[in-house]
This record gives sequence, C-alpha cells and structure tokens, in this order.
Amino acid sequence: MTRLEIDIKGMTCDGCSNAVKRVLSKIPEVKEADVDWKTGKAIVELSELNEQLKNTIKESITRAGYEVVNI
Ligand SMILES: [Cu+2]
Repeated sequence: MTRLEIDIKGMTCDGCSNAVKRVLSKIPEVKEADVDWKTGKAIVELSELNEQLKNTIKESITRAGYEVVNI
C-alpha cells in the first residue's frame, strides 16, 4: 500500500469533500480516500502508485471542479 497526500483548492463544504471522495473511489487502485475540505487535503491509500496514476487522479479531481495544487 502507498499513501498519497493531495492538496486541493476550491472545496468549501462537506458536499465538496464527498464529491472528491466519490471520484477518487472510482479509481480501482484507490483503496481508501480521506478528504477534508477544511484543510484542503486528501489522504489516499493506493495499491500502487506511478506517474500515470497521479495524472488520472489529478484529472478526476479537476473534472469534478476542483484544483489540484500539489500531488
Ligand atoms: Cu461544497
């Protein structure tokens, strides 16, 4: 298992946290996702991690309407 911390801009309520959590959960390699709009952070547990997967995660969050500032 690999742990990834993501900094996200634009989340303003629990609905935003849930929306990000939902898109992350759709990625097969993502085993667990903890998203907190107050800190702007997502802590993700993955079965594996590589650059392509990072891009997929970034795109998913961006498509949901939020900005990935660090991954
Ligand atoms: Cu919101």
